[in-house]
Amino acid sequence: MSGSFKEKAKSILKSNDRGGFTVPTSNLYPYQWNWDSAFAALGFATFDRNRAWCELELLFEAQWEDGMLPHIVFRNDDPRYFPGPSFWQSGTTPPTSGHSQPPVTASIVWSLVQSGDHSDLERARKLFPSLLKFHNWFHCARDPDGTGLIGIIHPWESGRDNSPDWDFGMAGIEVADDLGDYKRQDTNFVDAEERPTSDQYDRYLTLIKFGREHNWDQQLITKKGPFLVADPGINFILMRADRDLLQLAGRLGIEDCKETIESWIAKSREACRSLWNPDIECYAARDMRSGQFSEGISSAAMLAFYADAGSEREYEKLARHAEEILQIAKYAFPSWDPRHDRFDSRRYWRGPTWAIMNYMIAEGMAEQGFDDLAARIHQDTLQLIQTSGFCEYFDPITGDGLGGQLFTWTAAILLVLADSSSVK
Ligand code: 9WN
Repeated sequence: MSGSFKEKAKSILKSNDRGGFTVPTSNLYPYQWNWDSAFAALGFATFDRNRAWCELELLFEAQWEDGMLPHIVFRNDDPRYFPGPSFWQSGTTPPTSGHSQPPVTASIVWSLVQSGDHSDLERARKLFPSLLKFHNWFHCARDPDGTGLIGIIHPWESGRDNSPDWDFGMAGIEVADDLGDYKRQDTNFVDAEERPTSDQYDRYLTLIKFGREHNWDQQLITKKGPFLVADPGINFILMRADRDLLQLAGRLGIEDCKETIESWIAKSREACRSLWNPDIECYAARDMRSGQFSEGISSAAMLAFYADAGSEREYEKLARHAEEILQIAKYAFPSWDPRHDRFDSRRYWRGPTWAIMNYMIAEGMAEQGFDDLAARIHQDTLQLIQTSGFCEYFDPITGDGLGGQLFTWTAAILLVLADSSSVK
């Protein structure tokens, strides 16, 4: 790759800019995605603070009345992506999808405030009520019985769409018989071997159809919908984001929400104990209706460090798993355990390495004192990007770049890591 890596990364962010918000990559994902935009803001913040805040502010313009921050914002109708606004039928302005995505926004706002100045603090102050409302939505709509454990109603809500973590839950969905002759668009741009299967798409669409037919009544969908799984990823990311929101409130001098946020954190920490699968001695996804555990080690389990969710014994155990996995996977951190029979090194979230997951995992490991592992993950991330380009994800065994190219969040993570290393 010619030119400096940092310059290339900046040019990717700029070329994916659609006027105040970025698309994850052109063609494959021509809309604004929730957690992609948050990571884009982190990348923009390394060279254009105002643009970073615009990204977040525009995302929150699409927040629903009830506080939900949708996973896709459709500002136009683009035939390159399916399912688009006419399939979701959110009934909102702008049209959006009907569920959320991992709530990394508060953590990213907190990081912008920590590295910024007075003007960052003021932009954060304006966003704070929307962030609080968003977290409240997760704790209420996705945990209607107040157990402390958050459930996801669609694999897309986890951001880890076809992870083996959802195989049991997905198998329990009865595919709707009137989906019609829909045409997927994703395989026009990416090799079908690197994407979810057609059977998985039938189930994704069945879940959307259920939401649409119930007017996107979030409580009802959580309680009665065809899919409800507790994802360690979402639970750990939310726990971390609650902690960061609390710190932000403190910095802003906002007192009246302190008790509420503290009680969310305490409850989540307690509830997450039920995600420790004793058979594999690791955190794992769990079907909330049957109680059935997923039986493999995912990269999301490694976010326990980032959440500050575990005990010392659990961290040691997770670190041992990580070391064993990294003896097999040359490029950290595979989304699924390479020793497991469902591992597929090229298929999306069933094996490949993702830069954003690496960023959060390494951050958490460093905070908990596992510096060598954190350093290895950082190095591998940089090496993957430098060798294979700014791809959506990477084969953890060969290092091949996979999925969409010139990818926003991969560029953003390169910029963040470059600031703490010798990358030019
Ligand atoms: C569905 C945009 C998004 C990411 C997700 C990733 C993928 C979408 C898709 O792309 O999902 O939301 O159509 O495959 O799994 O994490 O936010 O980059």
